[in-house]
Amino acid sequence: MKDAQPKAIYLNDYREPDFRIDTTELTFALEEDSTLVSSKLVMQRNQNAENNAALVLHGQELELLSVSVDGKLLAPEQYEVGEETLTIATLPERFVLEIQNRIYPHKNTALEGLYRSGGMYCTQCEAEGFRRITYYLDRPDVMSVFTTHIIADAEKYPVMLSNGNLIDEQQLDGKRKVSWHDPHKKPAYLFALVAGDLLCSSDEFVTMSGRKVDLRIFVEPQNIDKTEYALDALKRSMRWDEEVYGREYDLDIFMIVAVDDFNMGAMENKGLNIFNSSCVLANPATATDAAYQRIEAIVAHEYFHNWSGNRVTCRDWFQLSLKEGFTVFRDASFSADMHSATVKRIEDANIMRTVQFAEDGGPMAHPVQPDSFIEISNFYTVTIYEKGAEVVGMIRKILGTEGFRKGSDLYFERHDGQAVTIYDFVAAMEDANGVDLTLFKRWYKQAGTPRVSAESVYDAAAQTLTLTLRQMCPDTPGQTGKLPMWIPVQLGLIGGDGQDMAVNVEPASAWTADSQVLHLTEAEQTFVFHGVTEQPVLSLFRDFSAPVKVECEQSNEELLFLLQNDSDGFNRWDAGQRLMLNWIRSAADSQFELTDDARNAFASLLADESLDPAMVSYLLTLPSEAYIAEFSDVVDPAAIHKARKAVQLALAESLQAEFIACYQRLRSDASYQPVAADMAARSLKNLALSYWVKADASGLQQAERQYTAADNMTDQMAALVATVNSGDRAQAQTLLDRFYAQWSGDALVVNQWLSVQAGSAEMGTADYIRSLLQHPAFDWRNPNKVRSVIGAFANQALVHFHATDGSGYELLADAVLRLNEANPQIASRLLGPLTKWKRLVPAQSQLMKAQLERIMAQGNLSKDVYEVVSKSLI
Ligand code: 0A1
Ligand code: ZN
Repeated sequence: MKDAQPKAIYLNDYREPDFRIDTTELTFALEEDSTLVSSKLVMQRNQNAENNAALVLHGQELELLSVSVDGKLLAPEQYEVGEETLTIATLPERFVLEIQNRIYPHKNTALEGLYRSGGMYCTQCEAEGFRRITYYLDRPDVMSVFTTHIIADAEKYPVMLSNGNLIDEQQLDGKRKVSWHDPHKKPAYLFALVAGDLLCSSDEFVTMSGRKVDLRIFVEPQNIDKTEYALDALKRSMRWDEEVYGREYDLDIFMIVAVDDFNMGAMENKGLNIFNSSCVLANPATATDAAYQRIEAIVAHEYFHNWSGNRVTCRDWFQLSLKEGFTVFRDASFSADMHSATVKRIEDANIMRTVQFAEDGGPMAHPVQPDSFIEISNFYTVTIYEKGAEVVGMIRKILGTEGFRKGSDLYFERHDGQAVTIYDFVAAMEDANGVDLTLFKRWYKQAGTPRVSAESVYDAAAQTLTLTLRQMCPDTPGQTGKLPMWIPVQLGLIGGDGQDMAVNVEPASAWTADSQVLHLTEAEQTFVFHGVTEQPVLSLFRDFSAPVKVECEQSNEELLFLLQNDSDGFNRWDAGQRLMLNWIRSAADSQFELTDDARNAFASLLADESLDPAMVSYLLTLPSEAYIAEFSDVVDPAAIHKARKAVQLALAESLQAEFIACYQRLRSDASYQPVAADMAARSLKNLALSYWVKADASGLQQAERQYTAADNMTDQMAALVATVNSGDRAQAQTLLDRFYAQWSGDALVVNQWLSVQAGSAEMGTADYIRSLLQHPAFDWRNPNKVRSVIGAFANQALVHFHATDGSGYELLADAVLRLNEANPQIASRLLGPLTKWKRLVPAQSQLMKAQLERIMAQGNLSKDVYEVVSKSLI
């Protein structure tokens, strides 16, 4: 940290740039220990800029060699080099600025800007990484046409890539020079460069207008057998975006590169996506079904950014959700179309309710369009991404599918080639549909999770049901007295026969029949349903129609009824989760027994072959400890762990025969295929195995048989996880050793091996984690390994992370301090679990706070870590 107190940046201070950069020509000479960067910028003063405004370029950790304007070298007194700026005071209206500087990619451990991963060079420029490459107007509203030349040793770096199309290649004695040109203007955060000894898998795609596009995935040679699935997912994404959004790809080539050292999942650089290798590489032997699905979703996400993000980009970083919320919404719709829409909705709601609601309830709570930040990297959050996507989804619920498509067409047409705001997106939706979304926009500005309570009164004589809905949104840091939001409440009334009843609402204007949505727009509203011939069971917030916490008294009998009968799959699952939560609460003394009705209901789900197995698997999955914590007023991790275990055991024992039968029914000798139906069957089969292992020793033997026979990582890993969680430590160690002996040469598989142990309630104690950190497979410089060990421990092995002696908190704080300087983004992201200290039981809470204070007391905190720790301690 350079300043004692890093300063916040405010949305209200936004000003248009004084200069623009029409073209950017970059030359990279990749030398042994450093890189020489030469840039040539064709610039002009913007019309609105003051005549004498100085040019202030961003730059970080750059060794400046020379600056010239219109071919004339500037003397040092003609410019000023600050800590993070280069200022040139006197400039004409139009000019060509040339800069030479040196950078040191080998020493770059922060993995922002140009850095080395293994033997290759790669870049990460979002959000503000480009300024670590050269001096520039590194802000998304400065868009330029880029040409890039790369000069490097021809043998070490046979592959040299940048954005756009390849325009030239030259042999220069011993070295090679390649040139790329991207005709689409773009902000610097979408710039990318890669150089390495890579192999590539190729394919092609013919766009809807008949243009041929080359598709390439570049990998290190040992991974060439892991590209097929991503290529297939890419082609499906390209077709889907044409069919569902009318969006066509716009260059001759689309490239993906897999790199091992990467802070995030992937990056949508124009025409040259760079992926964390864990989010793109897969083959049946090494990747689980979950990994396949993640790869499909991320490939789609990055591809979809080509329109929602690249062709239309963000004006400033406060608008980040403009591209991220919309693109997550788009990739979620794609995944829903590829697999089961209900299951996808369950998965997304689970993330919202565990991770996003927790963020909303903590010190880093922020609106989907934040007002301020200290370090933008801290704002790549579940609120910006997932809540942002939920907000887009609510717009679609309000406008309907067709209206939404009209809105998105208008948005892309109106703003192609521009850097715009979230409100430009909303305005396109309004204008295309003739609706006023003014009230709805509060979703973007108010942080926090609204609470909606429901009360209903049935009048048998009048055959009416009167439903009163109330909403309130709790205060969050810096925001009090929130106003009511526009909340779409998708609902149904279910009769005694389990069928949906006809719905006839007053006021009729508050009801949209085709989406079955009731519009709650005030703090309290009463709706009357007419023609209700019997007391119905209410099914509220179907399809998770709004990201809110619902308070609606329903008995366990009603919940069981919904679980069995609701026509909305999401609410069947939700009823089951609420029921199980009630069980877990009642099992606080570690004793729990299932009622016959509940047992029979779950037994029939397990036996019902007409149901989607993936759905049944979710219906029988207990809420996670994190989910339970989110629904507790004061969090006591040890009590949650014990109570959940008691319910798990009761389910395992009372449904043992059904789990075994289900397991046997779904076993298959067919060879592995990463297709939806097979994935669904495997998910239920392996869930059944996990319960069987809890119930009886024969389950453990079956797990070993499955482990040994498995020809794919899904079954091998499921057997390993079931064994690790069985509590039989000796058998767990045997399989873990066998696993490592088999897979020690494959880094991505070893990472899974690390996280199984680190995230396990049976193994992951702080002492055990410290021993894993000493293992030769661990490496502090690799973010995936840090996440596999420290991340898995602090987010999954909650009972150990929250150990009563504070050892878990100390371990996490040690890790944060160790990474603070080397990789601030990763250090800051690790901090999440500690920031929730206020919600814990007092003894734990104090211990957590003490660790935050210990971090705060260190000098030299990065902006990233400083922001999270200082806000957490307020
Ligand atoms: N825009 C990318 C993810 C990403 C975000 C931030 C980064 O650095 C701070 C890097 C990548 C995406 O949404 O996929
Ligand atoms: Zn994204």
